[in-house]
Amino acid sequence: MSNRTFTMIKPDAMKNGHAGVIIDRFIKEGYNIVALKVTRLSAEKAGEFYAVHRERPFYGELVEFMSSGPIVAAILEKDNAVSAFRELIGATDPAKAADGTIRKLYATSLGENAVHGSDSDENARIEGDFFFSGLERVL
Ligand code: YYY
Ligand code: MG
Repeated sequence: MSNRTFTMIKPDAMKNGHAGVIIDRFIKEGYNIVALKVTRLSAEKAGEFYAVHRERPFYGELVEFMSSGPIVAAILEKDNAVSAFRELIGATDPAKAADGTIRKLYATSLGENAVHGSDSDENARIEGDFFFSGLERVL
């Protein structure tokens, strides 16, 4: 089991001024920040990142939303990072997310749900490599 996961703070949370408190929460929950940057996805890159969902009805809106403004991309390290982090962010739909989770506290809607978290160790590695070169995650 790997100890790293990949996350994005999505455009809604950036626009609503929640990036600082969300990063602070990562640290308070014991995650070590291995890599971190502000960036913005083109529609093409957002489509590539979410290619697994390309046949789903929400794909077009998802790509439009994820390329609508700046994001924070980060690689985080902690024991059992992938599943612990999925628990910390809460259910995909913030209306169904547990109290105290990041999506419950800061998400806008099902489609604009504040944060991403990798769903497997393999995807965490693929997604981290999508955003960061080796030199950007030397820690
Ligand atoms: O991994 P997670 O982000 O919790 O959900 P996914 O099922 O991977 O979907 C990716 C992304 O797509 C989700 O964060 C919001 C959006 N989405 C949506 O708009 N409508 C759905 N019914 C399902 C997902
Ligand atoms: Mg997912």
